[in-house]
Amino acid sequence: MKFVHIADIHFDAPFKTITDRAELGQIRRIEQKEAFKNVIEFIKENNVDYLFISGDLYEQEYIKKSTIKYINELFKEIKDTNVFIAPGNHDPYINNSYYKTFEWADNVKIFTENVEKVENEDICIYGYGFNNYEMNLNQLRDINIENKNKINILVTHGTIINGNELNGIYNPISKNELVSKGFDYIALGHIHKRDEFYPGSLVSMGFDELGEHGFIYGEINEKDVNTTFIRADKRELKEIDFDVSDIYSEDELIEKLNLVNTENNLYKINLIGERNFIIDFDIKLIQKNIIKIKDKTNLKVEIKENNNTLKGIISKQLNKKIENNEINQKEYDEILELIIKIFNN
Ligand SMILES: [Mn+2]
Repeated sequence: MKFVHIADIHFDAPFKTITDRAELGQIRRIEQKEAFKNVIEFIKENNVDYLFISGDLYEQEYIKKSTIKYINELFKEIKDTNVFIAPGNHDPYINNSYYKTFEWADNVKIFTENVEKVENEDICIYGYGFNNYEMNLNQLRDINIENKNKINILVTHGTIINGNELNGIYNPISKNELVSKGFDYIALGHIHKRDEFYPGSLVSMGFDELGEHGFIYGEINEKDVNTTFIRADKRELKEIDFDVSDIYSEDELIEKLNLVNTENNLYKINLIGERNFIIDFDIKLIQKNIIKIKDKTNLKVEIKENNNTLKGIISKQLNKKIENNEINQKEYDEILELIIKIFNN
């Protein structure tokens, strides 16, 4: 049998924190749809039997009905594929959930907090999901594989715990217990970085999720399990340091940032080094693939005036404050920057 395992798609997420650009949230939400469509196309082309969605398919807080319809229409296009969804902490099975209120395609099975078993001649699929934004019910305890000759699969959303204490609010699962059950494949969601049991988020959700994102394709034959990672997100999020020490004006910085080869990826740039100028520009002036800029530089400019002009007096006071540890270097830089701005105007 052939399967595709995805998780943590987070449809309609606002993508606010990853960017300084207002339009990027919408761009990324369109790319979520494209990535999901790539999964559906792959399923069609390869006649995949099962699609496992291990939670956080969408954001309960932000999801639009139009997006649910979009997803469901794509499920209809793969009517011979059985779709299993285990709700996660971002899309829990609560009263006003679309999981409960929407009329989903016939090939879609949505699990609830109670463990359910869906079985045919060869395959047995166990699943359960979140009943709220937090859950710690250890439903795994109640699962006992009855027929080891069948292909046994688990679909759920949760956190793997290596020790014995099952603390936590995101369905903590004991790794020892999980492995000892004897599943042939364990389809989990929650951890956005690809790992044992986890395919990672379908598209990267932030700069703590660097690298390629996509899904797991698997084939199980006579108890032999083969899995491959397939990329679905056409872009990667990347973070680089950019030294400004040899740059002498804001215009020059903008020019150099526009020369960074970003290909089709999305970048966060950390400005580092000693800065000779004031940074105060709109990100719109920079190439589109740079979506966040963090200034980690130190201001190199010093006020050297040592006379009784206003600038000289402020400068003396400021130097005294840093000597007496009344202000730290960061505060010193900020005040200095402000003073330079005032005097330059
Ligand atoms: Mn998630």
